[in-house]
Amino acid sequence: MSECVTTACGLDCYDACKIVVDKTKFPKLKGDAEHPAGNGALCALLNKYTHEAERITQPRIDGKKVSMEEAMAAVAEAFKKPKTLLWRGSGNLGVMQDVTNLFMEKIGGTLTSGSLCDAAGHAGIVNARGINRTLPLEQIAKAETVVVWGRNLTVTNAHMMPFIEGKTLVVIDPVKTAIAKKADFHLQLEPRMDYYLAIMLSRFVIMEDGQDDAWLEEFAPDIEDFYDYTREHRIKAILEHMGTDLGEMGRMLEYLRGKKTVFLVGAGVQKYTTGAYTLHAIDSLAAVLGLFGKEGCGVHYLGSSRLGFDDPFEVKTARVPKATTPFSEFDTVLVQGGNPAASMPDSNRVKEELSGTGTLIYFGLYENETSALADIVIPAKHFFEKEDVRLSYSHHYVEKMNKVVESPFGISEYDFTKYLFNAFGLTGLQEERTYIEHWLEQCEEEEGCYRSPAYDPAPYAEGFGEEGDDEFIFIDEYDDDFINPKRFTKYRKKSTKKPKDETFWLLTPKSAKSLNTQFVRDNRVHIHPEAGFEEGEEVVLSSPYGSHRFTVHLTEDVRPNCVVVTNNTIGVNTLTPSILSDEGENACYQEVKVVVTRNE
Ligand SMILES: Nc1nc2c(c(=O)[nH]1)N[C@H]1C(S)=C(S)[C@@H](COP(=O)(O)OP(=O)(O)OC[C@H]3O[C@@H](n4cnc5c(=O)[nH]c(N)nc54)[C@H](O)[C@@H]3O)O[C@H]1N2
Ligand SMILES: Nc1nc2c(c(=O)[nH]1)N[C@H]1C(S)=C(S)[C@@H](COP(=O)(O)OP(=O)(O)OC[C@H]3O[C@@H](n4cnc5c(=O)[nH]c(N)nc54)[C@H](O)[C@@H]3O)O[C@H]1N2
Ligand SMILES: [Mo]
Repeated sequence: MSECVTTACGLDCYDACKIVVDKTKFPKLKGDAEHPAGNGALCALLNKYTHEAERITQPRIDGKKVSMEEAMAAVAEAFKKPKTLLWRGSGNLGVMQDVTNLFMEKIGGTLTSGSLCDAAGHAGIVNARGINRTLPLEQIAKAETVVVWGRNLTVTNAHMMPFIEGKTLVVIDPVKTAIAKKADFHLQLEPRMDYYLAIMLSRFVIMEDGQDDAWLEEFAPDIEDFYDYTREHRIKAILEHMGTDLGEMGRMLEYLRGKKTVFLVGAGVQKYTTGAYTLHAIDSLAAVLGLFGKEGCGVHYLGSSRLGFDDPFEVKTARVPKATTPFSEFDTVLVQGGNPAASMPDSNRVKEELSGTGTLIYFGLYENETSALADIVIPAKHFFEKEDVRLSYSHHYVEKMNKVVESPFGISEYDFTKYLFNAFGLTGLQEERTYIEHWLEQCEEEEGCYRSPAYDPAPYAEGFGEEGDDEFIFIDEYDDDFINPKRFTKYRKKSTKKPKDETFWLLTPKSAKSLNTQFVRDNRVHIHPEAGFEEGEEVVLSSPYGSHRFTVHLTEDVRPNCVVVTNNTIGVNTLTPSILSDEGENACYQEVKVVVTRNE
């Protein structure tokens, strides 16, 4: 007899797929073909539940296996120290992950601010629109032109594919990705040039009088100043700098002119100190074209999934930046649902810092670089093994995550928190069910789906800002000190007057076989054949922050001055810098150039 339950995928991805499980057939899973955000297909990463050998089943202290009771008693003891930190990763995006905040607030502990992921772009959007509202999927479906801008759609957001079917497709990416190969036009521009591209396109649109005057007059009256600002940028020099020309700009304009257009902007454009300026410039281009608040138009980026909700786990505590966390300043560090030793930038620094903390507690599902350093290891429950609620940063559907299987090991975040409340004699923690209901009660229910209270069929139709009565703010400054910085000169050949730049841009996007550092890991660097290396040979990549060995994979899909090392690759973040974006306190994984040498 079948016994069907539904849940949602907890993995950190745009799609947040609904899952249907017949409990008697688990781990066999099905998608929900009726669900408005999915098409019934589920990705292969979900099957890793049963194939993953590295699941942690037993707690340990200093490498010795202990009972859960002993391990939790040691955790409680460690939290009695004065300086405590919770560093939460994004291994599971259920809202109940945040319940541990309540304990940290009670004991005066520290949390993190900013992000490893999307906060630079988010800050740019807030500068432009006052608030980051998610463009609903049905507007994307109504577009005529879709511009995929630094998002690896077929890998990281596959369930968007049905929404862009049959549309004119433009892809802006330094890599000829699978989606770029399908595009009507692929602009393979230099990395880190998207700000300039958006400014140049804005200038050209206005030059040929293609701006949306009626909309601008009502919602973005500073357009004249913005046009003047774009004119401060020199056309010829900048096009060259971007690796493009007037011909390609002309093609871009052709696809945008008078078309209902959606920009699907990904994390790729903003892994830099300048990430906020980039999103602000892209938004400014969208405003010139009048793409806000209209059917089939808009800019879709990673949205604020908690927008519009009263969040019971929002707390006031001290914070330290998540991308440059000074772990060693703390007596006790709890790493929950993350693998900072591999996923944060500047792994050498991070590992040293993690080793320098009093007690490092790792609370997760799998063995990884961080669990290897931990003093106390606490196995978590997988999202199939507990109750939760899943929001999405890409659409408005909210899913109740129901437990589909009992697990004999591990502890949920709620029970972990409850244990600590009891151990410290604290009060105020409500029942788990109460929190889950609190999230769901705030949703609207429509055709059997829950929908976020922030849902707006046409965001910004009335205007900008929280109340919708503000104007759009154009970008009017750009501060950048990375191009040709002095700090890379030591990697250039000595004595030549005009040294040849022998550094490569490091592009480090996501991989199809992994979810960040979970599941399959890699050891390859993807390089263009022109760079002079051979398939399968070992090379060392070096940056001012560190160096690591990789195996060459040749591909013509990468620009010759770039290398690609996906973020599931062991050692990639030894190359990346411990710096924060100018705004948003975001990690800047690609603000670095690397030297490639033969491993002799
Ligand atoms: N399979 C899979 N799916 C995932 C994830 C995963 O690990 N695996 N991770 C999830 C998470 S946490 C996130 S945040 C999302 C992110 O997903 P995406 O938004 O797709 O981000 P990335 O994969 O980092 O990079 C996207 C693209 O940006 C391009 N790019 C790099 N630099 C530049 C640049 O300077 N300009 C432009 N125009 N393009 C550039 C890269 O070549 C790449 O194709 O994916 C989620 N989905
Ligand atoms: N070079 C480079 N580095 C990057 C990126 C990049 O593009 N390039 N992307 C960055 C981005 S966008 C992100 S979001 C981060 C992600 O980085 P992290 O947040 O560190 O995510 P993961 O590496 O996937 O590690 C998640 C861990 O969470 C644990 N986990 C899974 N489910 C649960 C659960 O239910 N409970 C608990 N307690 N633990 C659980 C698993 O053990 C897993 O190892 O990486 C960043 N790092
Ligand atoms: Mo992310």
